[in-house]
Amino acid sequence: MPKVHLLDYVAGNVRSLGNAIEKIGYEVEWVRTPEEVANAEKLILPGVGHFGHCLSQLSSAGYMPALRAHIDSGKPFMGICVGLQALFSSSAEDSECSGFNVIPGTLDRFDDATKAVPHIGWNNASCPTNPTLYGLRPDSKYYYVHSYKFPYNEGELEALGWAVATATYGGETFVGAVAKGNVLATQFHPEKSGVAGLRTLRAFLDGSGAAALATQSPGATNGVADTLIAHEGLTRRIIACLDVRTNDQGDLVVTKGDQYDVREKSDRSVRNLGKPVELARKYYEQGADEVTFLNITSFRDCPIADLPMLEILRKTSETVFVPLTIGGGIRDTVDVDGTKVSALEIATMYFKSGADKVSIGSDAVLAAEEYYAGGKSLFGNTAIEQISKAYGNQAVVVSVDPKRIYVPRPDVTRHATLKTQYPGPKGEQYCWYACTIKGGRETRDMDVVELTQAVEAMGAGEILLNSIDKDGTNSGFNLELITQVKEAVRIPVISSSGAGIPDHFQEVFEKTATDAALGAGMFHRGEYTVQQVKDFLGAKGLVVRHFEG
Ligand code: 1PR
Repeated sequence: MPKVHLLDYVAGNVRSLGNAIEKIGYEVEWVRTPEEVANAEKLILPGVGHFGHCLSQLSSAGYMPALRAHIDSGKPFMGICVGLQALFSSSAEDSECSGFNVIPGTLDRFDDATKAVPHIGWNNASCPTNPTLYGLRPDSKYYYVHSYKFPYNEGELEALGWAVATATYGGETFVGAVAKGNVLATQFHPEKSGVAGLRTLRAFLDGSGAAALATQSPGATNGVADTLIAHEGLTRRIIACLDVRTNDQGDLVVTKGDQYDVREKSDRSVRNLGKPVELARKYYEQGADEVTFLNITSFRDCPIADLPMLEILRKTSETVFVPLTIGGGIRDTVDVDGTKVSALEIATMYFKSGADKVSIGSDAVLAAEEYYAGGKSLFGNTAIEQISKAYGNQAVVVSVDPKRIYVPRPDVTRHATLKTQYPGPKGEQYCWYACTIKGGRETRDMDVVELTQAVEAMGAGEILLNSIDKDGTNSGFNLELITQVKEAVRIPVISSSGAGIPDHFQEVFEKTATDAALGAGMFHRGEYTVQQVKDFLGAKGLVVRHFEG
């Protein structure tokens, strides 16, 4: 098998990149010291998280001269995400740190006044002057997750000989990929961009991308670009969610509750809707933009290192090339032998097994309670802060399990109330949404606005907003709850609970500002496929990504 070298310099999920490379038929060799850079013919610099953190790690470990020498030597080099950002001179994310200055210019942050930041999801990488640059296609979509970007000014980088592919988010057009000579860099994650991303990786690895580029002069156009970019911009993200637990026979199954009750009404056995790895693959092939696994019971009679979810992630990430999120039990804990294990260590095991994001539920509520009790002070010791510091905000999702609490009038509670569209049993017109822990079993004196604002301050990158009242009802998403949370935070919100038909997805995207929508039961029961939902949304004029086989 031909080899490619990957730089292993900061914490991050590089397993999925390794899996994607192996899928294409290359063997990964890790570079773990600056001296080993010289052994590399083809070198990939992955990068997640914070520009300053990555660059300072590279610099303090002594990598900068070796990497610069590799780039200058003309050997193939690819930067991914922060690996692209590192090629620029600097970033507003950390003005103390310098990049490689291979491309002059400074990255800045997306404006969050009118849109959620980070930019998370599937967007274009269109190069008008070279539409097939490194296998890119103007009508394909690629997975991005970042808050900082290099703004695109037409002609600026092209004048320096770079071919540039762009994407646009909320009116801001930025660099999605750049290429020149031996260098390719993508702001998106090719390893998480399905078949479209694998095509770009392959074009880098087999040299065909660089060879094709060499035959084209920068600024020239082959004339097909303008006609092809039909569906520009961020797509409506559809996520398939798998609640996983052991059933009474001890098998790990995908289950699904009605308002969080996962036992059959008839015999109270755990509802079994299929096998986790198989279902994840099926939804990927139907076009799911992400797959989320929630470990809804902790099945903790085994050592943490043997947790069955780790194996599920390992297997899934071998064949599923879209982002994988894992939730459930991410908190400081004690192993079966009495060893203390931090939430960060548990998250690390999940990332190493193929997860791209972890989702924190109960622990986030408890951390938010402490945050308010301490006068909104941050001490850096919560799971959210520690994991987001090590892996970047985009890797930390907070899963919220709210329950409606009715009140006769807003002034009877200190909580953020709203006039509800679901009046209470005594005709109550108002309610607030209380946060729960332990899978809805315990309700806390904290509303969703308090929780989501606290976790945003701690560094969460995304909210997964469930609704216990709506879960499993097939009656549509909880629009009032979603609107309340969207108005409270700037980070993206994934709406969950209640989807029963494709129209519900259209409704949540059109009537709220949600950033993504998640479905579970309707997919597991086979009532609709992800593809049917996407076809429906596409027919209604919403931009969606379709699976490329
Ligand atoms: O508290 O950090 O250990 O995390 C536990 C995680 O498990 C939380 O994310 C919590 O939401 C989840 N969870 C716990 N118990 C249940 C349960 O169902 N008994 N599932 C549970 C949450 C909700 C969604 C569901 C949507 C869409 N399930 O996962 O997929 O409601 O369903 P639908 O489309 O069929 O309506 P921690």
